[in-house]
Amino acid sequence: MKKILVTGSLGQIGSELAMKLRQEYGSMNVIASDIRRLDNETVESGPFIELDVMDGSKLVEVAKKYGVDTIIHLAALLSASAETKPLQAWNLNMGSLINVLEAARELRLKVFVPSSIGAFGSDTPKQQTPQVTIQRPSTMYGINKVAGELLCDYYFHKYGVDTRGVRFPGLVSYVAPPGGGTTDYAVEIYFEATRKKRYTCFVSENTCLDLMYMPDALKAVVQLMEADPGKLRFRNSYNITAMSATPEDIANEIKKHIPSFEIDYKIDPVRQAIADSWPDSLDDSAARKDWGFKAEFGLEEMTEDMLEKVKKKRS
Ligand code: AKB
Repeated sequence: MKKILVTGSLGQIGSELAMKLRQEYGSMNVIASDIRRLDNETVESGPFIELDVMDGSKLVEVAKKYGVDTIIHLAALLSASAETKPLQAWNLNMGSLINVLEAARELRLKVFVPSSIGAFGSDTPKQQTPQVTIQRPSTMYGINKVAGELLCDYYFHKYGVDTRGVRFPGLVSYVAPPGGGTTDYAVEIYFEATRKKRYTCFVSENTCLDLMYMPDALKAVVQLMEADPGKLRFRNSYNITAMSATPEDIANEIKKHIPSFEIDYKIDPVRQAIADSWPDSLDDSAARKDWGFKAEFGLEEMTEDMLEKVKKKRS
């Protein structure tokens, strides 16, 4: 990767990934883009373009102008938002992806496309979900992710586009808030713990999902994009995980640092149903074998770091 265009660069992943890529590849070599402009570090620390990825010709124009060789495509509507606006989700999630893949085909670019634990459904084995398994999600977001994975495979086999992706678990970070996801509780809990010492969670105490701390997610993207293409057996997306935890597990870990922390539950039926249809734990052995993925942060390490960073951010 020498010149990288990041779409959705002001979102939860994008704002941190763009900064990491700028550190690794040089500020001028990472073109951050988003549909809106904000006054923040991502916009100010290097080139930034206001870009609506639904506009395919503008995307190609920008990629040509900057001599881009890689697109990291992060613009998307997440699971809970997609369930309330399914048509908008289909149009944005699929329309933007096909534009990115077409630009990659035309200009011979490398592409990173995130998939998610949302690409699985209730028929999928819940424990140690294999890399290759049943994928019949019941959500619009999941349908988009499965279709997206298949499209990446298609563009790789039919046109030789260098497509790469991971199935992200719920990501936990302190820099930019997630928006419209089912796993947003795993971020909110840390902010509320430091602010009010209590949190009302919208999924039940025993909802078990894969989670990952953002530094591991960022490292995974760079590692996968730098991996030897000959070693990549899967061009749709790789399972990756760092921990498998319930809200109760997170709360217990937080209590070790904030003993007076309390959690209670007020279930949101939409997000609970989505979470219930997702796996409890993924098997990421293919990612480990093919490109050396290994998460560093478990629940204990993540909680310690999150609480410290969130407190620092507030002071
Ligand atoms: C969401 O909850 O929608 C995302 C995801 C797991 O893909 N965080």
